[in-house]
Order: sequence, then structure tokens, then C-alpha cells
Amino acid sequence: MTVKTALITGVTGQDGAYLLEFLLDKGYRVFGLKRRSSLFNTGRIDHLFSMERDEESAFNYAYCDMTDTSNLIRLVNDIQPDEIYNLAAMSHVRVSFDMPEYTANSDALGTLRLLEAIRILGLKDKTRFYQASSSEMYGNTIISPQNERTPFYPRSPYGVAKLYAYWITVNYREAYSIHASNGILFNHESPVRGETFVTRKITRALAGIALNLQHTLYLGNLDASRDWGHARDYVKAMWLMLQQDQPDDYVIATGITTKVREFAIKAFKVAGISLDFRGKGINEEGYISAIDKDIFSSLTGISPDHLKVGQTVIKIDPFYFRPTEIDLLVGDSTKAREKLGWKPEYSLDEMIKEMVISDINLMKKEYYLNKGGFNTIRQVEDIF
Ligand code: NAP
Ligand code: F7E
Repeated sequence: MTVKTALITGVTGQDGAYLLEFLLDKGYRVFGLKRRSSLFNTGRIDHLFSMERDEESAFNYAYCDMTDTSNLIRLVNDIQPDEIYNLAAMSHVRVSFDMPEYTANSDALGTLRLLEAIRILGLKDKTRFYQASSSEMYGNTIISPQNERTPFYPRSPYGVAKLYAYWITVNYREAYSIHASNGILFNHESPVRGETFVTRKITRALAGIALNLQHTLYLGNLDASRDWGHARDYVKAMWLMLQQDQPDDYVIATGITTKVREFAIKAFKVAGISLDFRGKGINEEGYISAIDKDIFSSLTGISPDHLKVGQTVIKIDPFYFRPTEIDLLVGDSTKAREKLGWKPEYSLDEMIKEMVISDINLMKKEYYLNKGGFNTIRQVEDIF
């Protein structure tokens, strides 16, 4: 059996880590592209590195940046991949308002650079291409749920950049017959989700509050609704798209939407803490309305004596509001379910439980001092 070679851009990110694991399990040789960083940035994939790394290893990596054309062309030429998964991106919507030009360069033009590499190097009949498109492209649409025929109306520099990447992928498919597909993925999370996305920010802050390392979680728009799935389910859909005879575009979503406020309530509940909300607008706050001591202690290993019923644990900080927001996203993945045979395995509650347990364990490892208990000097409140 011939071994397939895959190239993953953004291999150090959340999806890159799950996809790498998935493809190695399937027997692929994988080349991951990572950018140079002054600190280690391979924490999510360290367990997949082999000490005896050489040209025959299942997993190798190379340095790249999506803004560096010659580097990308050279790597595609050297690797001659059967499949390219383009996951690298400046992926934070709020940050894209601060760095719109860089976001366009890496997310929009970066995609063009890879497609050009396939075309220029004459790889159109060999190399299949997956583009990490996003539900952010739907933005302000009034149609709900969103499917492959829903018109786009992006609401951020990130969404606009991803829309260019979406259309250039469609264009190269039609103009040059490249096997290029867009996965229009709705929000997907996991225990290794970036710490500044709202789900992980909540589960991480909950761990800090439960372990008496943090007192308050500051959030932005509690009313935003998102269709949250699990990254492990979603990387399987990416692979399925590239196994089809014909390239195409697919929405990947659970079909269930949940408000940020509700996500927080569910997360705290896993630790036995009931949350309620009082006040309005920027004065709204989340407070503890009850504590189940047995659930709390069995999860954290400590008693909840430092927490009080009535105590405020969530406040609004307008800093986290976006100049233009998307109020509601919910996806209709009927096409993927029928044509790819894909469906999500994880429920939202299962995913939240996994994230909460993981963050409590991580924070215990990170902060527990053998002699004196938890280190309350080092605060973790200043997470972006
Ligand atoms: P992520 O955790 O933020 O990972 C992004 C990856 O891209 C990281 O490996 C990052 O490197 C790398 N990267 C960023 N800028 C780069 C550049 N200029 N050159 C090279 N590499 C660069 O994102 P994710 O959640 O895994 O998402 C994967 C892809 O799917 C992204 O394109 C994202 O926009 C898209 N997407 C995500 C979701 C979602 O809900 N997760 C939904 C729809 C679409 P570092 O590790 O060094 O930062
Ligand atoms: O925000 C609201 C925020 O940053 C979700 C990326 O993976 O998914 C992600 O983009 C919602 C928004 O994700 C805070 O205003 C409230 O309405 O977790 P997020 P996102 O913007 O939906 C899409 C599909 C992608 O493609 C992106 O790459 O939560 N929210 N308070 C907050 N968001 C953050 N980050 N922080 C807050 O404090």
C-alpha cells in the first residue's frame, strides 16, 4: 500500500494537533509547518514527535510563514504532498480588528500563495487542497440556520480575509481543476483550544476560581450565540472532504446554538457551582447561587470554603466588545451528513465537561505548591 503524504500548515494550533494525530493514525506521513517563535510553540503536538526524526519518519516539521511566498513554494516542491490542509491563520476575530493588514496577508494571501504553489509546480493532478473556511463569513446574515447556499456578510477583518480565501479556493478549483475544497466550519473547541477564545477562557477561569487562584472572570458580549462542536469531530470532516472524487464545499456544524452566558452556566455546573445573573448591560454580573460541596470536592480535591453564595464571579468588561459583532450563528450540515457520512460524536455537555476537568487538572499541576497549598500570589486574572 502506498503511504500518503500530507502537509499541514498551522500544525501547532488546536486543529493542527488533532488533525496530525488523526492522519498519523491513518498511516500518513505528515509534514507540519510551524513558525519560528522565541518560546516553544509545540506544546499541543510534543507527544507526537519522534526522537529518531529523519526523512522516513511519520512526522516531520519545517519552518514557514504564510506571508513568505518563496518559502511556501520551496516546501511544497520539496514535500510533493498528496494532500495539503491549510489551517494556518491569524484566527482571533477580536485581534483582527487590531491587525487587519497582517490578517489579510496571512489568511487571504497566504491561501493564494499555496494554491499558486500547486499551480506553478504542476501539482494540480497530484495535490488535493483543504481550506479552513469559517462560519465567520456569514456574519450579519439574516438567514438561519446557515448552509452552503447562504449569502455571506462578514463582520470583521478576519471574516473578510477568510471570504477571499474561500473564493480563491473556489476559483482555482474552477479555473485550473485543482481538487480544492472549503470546509465552512462553525466554532469548534477542545481542551487545547487557545486560551483567549471565549470557551477556553471560561473553563480556565472557572478552574482558577475553583482553586482560589482567581476571583473574577471578565467577559464581553454574553448574549452572542455560537454553534459549538468538538475539534476532534471536525478534523475528521476535513479529511473526508479530501477523500471524495470531486472537490466541493461543506458546512460542518452541530445545528445547536448556545449563548455565551449559557456556556458559562454549564461550565460552572460541572464543578458543582450554580451560577445566576443579575443586573443589565455592562452592569450585568454572574454570581454563585448555590454550591454542591460533594461535586465540587470530588472534582477539585479541596473544599469550597473560599467560595460564598452570592459572590460575584463574572463581570462585563467592554474591552472585549467588538466594533462589529455577530449575534447568532447556527449551521445546517445536512450536505456533509449526506455526502460525507459525517456527524458529530460529542455533545456540547460532554465537551464542556472534558474542558473543565482538563483545565482544573492543568491548573493544579501548574500552581500547586507541595508545602503550602495553592499559590495565591500569582494571579491569573489578566488573561486576554
Ligand atoms: P489556532 O489554534 O489559532 O491555530 C492557528 C495556527 O496557525 C497555529 O499553528 C499558528 O501558529 C499558525 N499561524 C498563525 N499565523 C501564521 C502565519 N502567519 N504563518 C504560519 N502559521 C501561522 O486555530 P484553530 O482553532 O486550530 O483553527 C485552524 C484554522 O481553522 C484557522 O485557519 C482558523 O481560522 C480556522 N477556523 C477555526 C475555527 C474554530 O472554531 N476553531 C472555525 C472555523 C475556521 P502558532 O501556534 O505559532 O500561533
Ligand atoms: O468568541 C463573545 C464574542 O473569540 C465567541 C475563531 O475560532 O470561531 C472563532 O471565532 C463569541 C463572540 O470565537 C468574550 O464576542 C464574549 O461573539 O470564542 P470567540 P469567534 O469570534 O466566534 C470562528 C468560527 C472562527 O473561524 C475563528 O477563527 O463570544 N465573547 N466575551 C467573547 N469572546 C472572547 N474571545 N473573549 C471574551 O471575553
